Amino acid sequence: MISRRPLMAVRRALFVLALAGLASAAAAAPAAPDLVLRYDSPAQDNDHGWEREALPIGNGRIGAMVFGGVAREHLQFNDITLWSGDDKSMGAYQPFGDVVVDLPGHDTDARDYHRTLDLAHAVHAVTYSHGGVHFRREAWASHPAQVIVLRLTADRPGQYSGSIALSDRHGAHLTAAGQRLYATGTLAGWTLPGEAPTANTLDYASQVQVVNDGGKVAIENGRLVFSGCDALTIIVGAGTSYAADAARHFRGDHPLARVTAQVTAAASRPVADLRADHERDVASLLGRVQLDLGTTAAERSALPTDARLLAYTKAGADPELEAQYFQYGRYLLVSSSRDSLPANLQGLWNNSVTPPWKSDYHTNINVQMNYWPTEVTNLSEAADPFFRFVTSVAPMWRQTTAAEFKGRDGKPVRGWTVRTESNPFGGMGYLWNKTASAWYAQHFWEHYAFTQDKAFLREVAYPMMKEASAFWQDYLKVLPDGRLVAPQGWSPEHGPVEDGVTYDQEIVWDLFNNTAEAARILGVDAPLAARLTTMRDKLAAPRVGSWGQLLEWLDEKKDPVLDTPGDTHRHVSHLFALYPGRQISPARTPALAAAAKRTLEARGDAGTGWSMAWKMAFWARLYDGDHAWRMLRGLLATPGARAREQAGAGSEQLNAGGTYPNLLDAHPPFQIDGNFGATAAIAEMLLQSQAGTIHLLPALPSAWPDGEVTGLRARGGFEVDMRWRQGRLVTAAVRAVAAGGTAKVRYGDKTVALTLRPGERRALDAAQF
Ligand code: FUC
Repeated sequence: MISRRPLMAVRRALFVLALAGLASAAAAAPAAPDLVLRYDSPAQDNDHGWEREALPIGNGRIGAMVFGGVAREHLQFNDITLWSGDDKSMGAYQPFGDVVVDLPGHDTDARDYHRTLDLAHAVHAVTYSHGGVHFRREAWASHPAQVIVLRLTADRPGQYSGSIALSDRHGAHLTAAGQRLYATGTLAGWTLPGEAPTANTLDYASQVQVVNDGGKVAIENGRLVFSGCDALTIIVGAGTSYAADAARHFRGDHPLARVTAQVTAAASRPVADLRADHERDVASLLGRVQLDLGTTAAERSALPTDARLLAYTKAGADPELEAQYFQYGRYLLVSSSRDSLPANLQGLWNNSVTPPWKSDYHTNINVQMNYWPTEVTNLSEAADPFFRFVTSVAPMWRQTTAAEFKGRDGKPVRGWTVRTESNPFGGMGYLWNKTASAWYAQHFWEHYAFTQDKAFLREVAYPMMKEASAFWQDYLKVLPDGRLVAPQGWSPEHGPVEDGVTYDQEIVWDLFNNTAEAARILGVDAPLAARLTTMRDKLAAPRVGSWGQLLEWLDEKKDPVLDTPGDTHRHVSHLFALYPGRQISPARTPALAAAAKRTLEARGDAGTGWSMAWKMAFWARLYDGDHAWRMLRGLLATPGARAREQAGAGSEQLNAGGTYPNLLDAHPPFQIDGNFGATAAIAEMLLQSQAGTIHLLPALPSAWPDGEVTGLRARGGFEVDMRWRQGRLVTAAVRAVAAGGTAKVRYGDKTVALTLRPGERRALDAAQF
């Protein structure tokens, strides 16, 4: 059988040629946006440098922050499953250990220093010269090999003499043998300062092996000491006994044998092969979407990333940096969310035993925002860890929920939900966030909506959605006028706890709406689908308040701050229905969309990192590309500076997020959700598909007059390419990735219907609209 792939490649090549033809007619084609973060100095080797300057690598399970010091390379490494706490106490996500490579003397007379993170290849590199020798160091976290690789080379033989040390953050037993260092330990008995001992018995192991080209290696004082080597390959492995299985108390095999095998296998292979496997793997994911938002002036794009970010903070006008920031979100997602636990508040990077907010799975915006870019930016499989986490921990949440909540009939509710803080063992903290499970259900539904994977819908998504619906069927309260309200809820971190909070109402609406639709698609549970639809329509609906705002609570407050135009709280949770929900839209509910806009104007453009990213997506859904872009400028800016500039002098106290020199999101402190939220929101400015059409360029800002994107995904199982000039669509193409079917493609106010066979790709040009 002839594979479809070569044919598609030919079609794609023809499409590119066609585009090239168009380009010569219009303006010159923009240069490919550069996907390399560049710095002229190492990260400071301290907590400040870790957070703001060091650069992250990761294979979705293990990863490191790389500092890039000349005479001291430091990899602070992690495994996403290393958690303290248990099913009864939160604990916190833990740092694993550190690998330090000392190269004495290299910093004397070092020149031409460069440190880069190449996003397309997922490789960190350091280059410098010293004593007339040119040195190069590369680091990557390999998914195929399940190890981190650090490769050191030089253009003259025998130049490497120094040592390698492995340290552990939880008092592991350290040994050395052959050319390998070993750390093996357990978290049993280990607790956070001031925390009661827990039943956590997580075992863990890490190892470092050096493979030398030339020279020699010996063990001295627990270190690997090398001298006169031409080149070195350092392999780092790590793992824990975590297993995503409540029945086994989340414990699987001891990691020692696995880590040993992984390090041994990697150390026995030519490093070029390890590198080639890694590049192929990364390209197969990150290469699916190409984004070009226009060309940056050469003097600006020549700046190192930190200086470039400062220049952008002052003057904007750097579309290549914006495109790079978009791809960085995709890079971070692939690096922190693959076949293990989902990305936490810091992805998988953490250097503190007491990280901010425990670096946890935070349920009232944060973990959800981490997964906003997955489907639309064509990284659908990156959502698997989130689904596995939810499915595997649900048995614990079921018990806790049944013990806590009674339904209208006085019996324990069916289903489950969670508190605001959660760990991967079922332990939770802080207040209940009752609609969290319903919000999670949206992710399950969206995975189907984008992929059209019916087996996933039937076996994974629908059971989860049905169970979350059961909770709300039991738990909703009937008002005297017949409306249904979520009892005693909290608009996240804002205002009182009371019945019918808009955030809860909208999320339950979304859940019932999607679950009924899922049942219909699967041809099951017709009576349930009918009941959910009836209940959906009885839910107290979003309403407009006295100054045109969308009400955050059931009734307008008489309060000096809440519900006034002066309320600038960072959470705007009652706009859930606008994004990521679909209950409010300019087309179908214009009055509510206008109220959402009024609310957003009042809440203002400042905020923490994730808050600004969410507002960006809201503005995109309101088709206001310029305002969405203004939010991007606030977010992709040195923290505080941009917000102060916008708010005027004397506003130093603004709790404003932004972006650190390493392009990680500042809540502050570092919190990764803003990176992911911004990546999703950029996609939302270019393509939307929540309202039954594939809407091309719905919120294109004037800052991006010329651009091109390939590979974005739309609901219905479609992939979309677009090219635009002077703010207008020039050409587009839609491909039916899986099922095929009819795609209603909208541009401006016109819609064109295309019926596609599975795998078929159809080009469109602007004249068709
Ligand atoms: C929510 C937010 C905070 C922070 C925390 C991790 O509680 O309100 O701003 O992002 O999560």
